Amino acid sequence: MAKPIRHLVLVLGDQLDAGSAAFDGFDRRRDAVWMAEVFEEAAHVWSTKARIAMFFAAMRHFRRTLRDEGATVHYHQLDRRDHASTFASRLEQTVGDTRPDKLIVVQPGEWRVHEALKDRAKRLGVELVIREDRHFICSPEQFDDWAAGREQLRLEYFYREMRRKRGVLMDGDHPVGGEWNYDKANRASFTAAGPGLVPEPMSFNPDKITREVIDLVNTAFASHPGTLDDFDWPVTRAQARRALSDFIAKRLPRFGDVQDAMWTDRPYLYHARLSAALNLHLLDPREAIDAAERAYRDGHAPLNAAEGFIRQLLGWREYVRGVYWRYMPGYLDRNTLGADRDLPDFYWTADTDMRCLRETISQTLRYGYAHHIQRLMVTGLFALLAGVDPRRVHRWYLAVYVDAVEWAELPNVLGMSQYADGGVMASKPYAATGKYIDRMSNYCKHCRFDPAKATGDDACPFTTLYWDFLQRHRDTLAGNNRMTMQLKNLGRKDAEQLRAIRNRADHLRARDFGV
Ligand code: FAD
Ligand code: DLZ
Ligand code: SF4
Repeated sequence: MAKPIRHLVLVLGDQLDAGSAAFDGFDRRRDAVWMAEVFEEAAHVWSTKARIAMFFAAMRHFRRTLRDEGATVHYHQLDRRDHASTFASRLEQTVGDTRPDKLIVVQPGEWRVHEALKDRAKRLGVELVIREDRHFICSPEQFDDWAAGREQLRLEYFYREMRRKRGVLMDGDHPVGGEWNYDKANRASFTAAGPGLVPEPMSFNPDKITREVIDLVNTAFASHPGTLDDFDWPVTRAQARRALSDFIAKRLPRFGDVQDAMWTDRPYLYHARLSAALNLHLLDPREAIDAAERAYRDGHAPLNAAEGFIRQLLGWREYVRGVYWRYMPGYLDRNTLGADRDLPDFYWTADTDMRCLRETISQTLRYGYAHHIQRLMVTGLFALLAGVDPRRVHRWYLAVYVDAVEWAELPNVLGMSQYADGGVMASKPYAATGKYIDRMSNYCKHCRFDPAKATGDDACPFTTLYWDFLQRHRDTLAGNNRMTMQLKNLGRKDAEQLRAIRNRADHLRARDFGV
């Protein structure tokens, strides 16, 4: 049996940062690292091949970095016949072999994992030290201090405080340019001519390590959704830094104007495509924020672009993590609107005539990516209007995206897109008709449905279900003054129109939205 070690440092798949608190005081002679590819993490939600490959490829590259630096790494590589391994089982194995005095880990990104590690350490009789995750700019405690006593946790106020405290885009005590938020300058769509030439994001050809992972995932997870033919994500810190520089140089300048726009066959447009690198901690959010501010101050990017990008990172990203830790574990079970339907099958196949959904879902299965408005106002909006059980919606989102980690995914899905938390995240449901999608994309031009119609064979299902949603939840939403206008418009419809909408919605439901 090997000599016992002092500390076993646990590095989870979304903690790939050699500068993290887990390595504080790391002594190569007495300590070792533990990493594990485990079946359960890929299968507890039916993860896409792209999501699994992203984590495994980045983990294996990080193992190489650590070994190059002289660290001992106990790495459990997934065997293709493995259908059962869990963090607990793998940890038990390594603890048995190495008999450490202590286990050290940075705060896991998911409540379930946090509990599983605590529980297993207790059973093994070894102390588990959980250290702060310094990747984030705002700790859960700082978020709680900000949230305490507030009736509503509005992003805008959190974001302003973060800007002030961190001195980001500030001129003394004032926001640069005089306004905190240039959201109104972030909503342009493309003309009928389309986006034209957009600089493509950097593509990283799979190297030998990644190709081995791709083979493994294609075999061990053959039945999982999606494909890996296009897998080209940054999987190392060096690649992530190149992807950031490339985004700042080539796409940030127009990021602001067309942040919300969508177009067929153009998944990335001006978006950064950095969320997976950030969430696996290959990239520090401060690096991205500083680079965007520098681009503005150097005159390379306009303010609405730099501010828009910084708002996503310093605002939304930190805010959703704060919400997650403040409200977990109960947050998972929230369902304010009492939605209870199954997720339609086409979420796993993209097999639907609704062009916006077909585009968004097929691109999701192919690349493990869709941008924010596709997630919020196409797949999210449809599930909201259709009345899908928010927990089922959550399990889909956690499974399909390469950047899906629960602290980021759950508040965005359950709170922002499904309004299941009753208004913690959003002041009203993000409910809209197909006309919104028509305004922001070219999807409707290629669709057999008409976004302006709520009834009839060619009625857009979004539009039908929008009016039906308002009817079904009229009483709950009546107390919300931000819904006044929408409910007033509902009130303008006569009984005959309302009945026809209900009938059409019933027809869609009876077919499980299979149009
Ligand atoms: P860009 O649009 O270029 O934005 C830049 C960066 O800002 C992103 O890389 C990301 O780190 C951050 N960011 C932007 N918006 C958000 C947000 N709302 N919350 C947190 N960070 C944000 N993001 C995830 O990282 N993981 C998820 O699992 C996830 N699930 C989502 C589910 C729904 C229903 C919605 C509406 C949004 C979700 N988001 C999630 C947020 C957002 O859609 C993605 O971060 C973004 O699309 C990633 O692409 P990008 O890197 O090109 O981002
Ligand atoms: C998402 C994911 C996947 C697919 N696989 C692994 C894995 O094999 N090993 C691992 O350490 N982490 C994985 N993850 C991430 C976890 O599900 C989870 O999000 C993090 O451990 C939380 O910190
Ligand atoms: Fe989507 Fe409706 Fe537009 Fe078709 S008409 S693309 S279903 S919004």
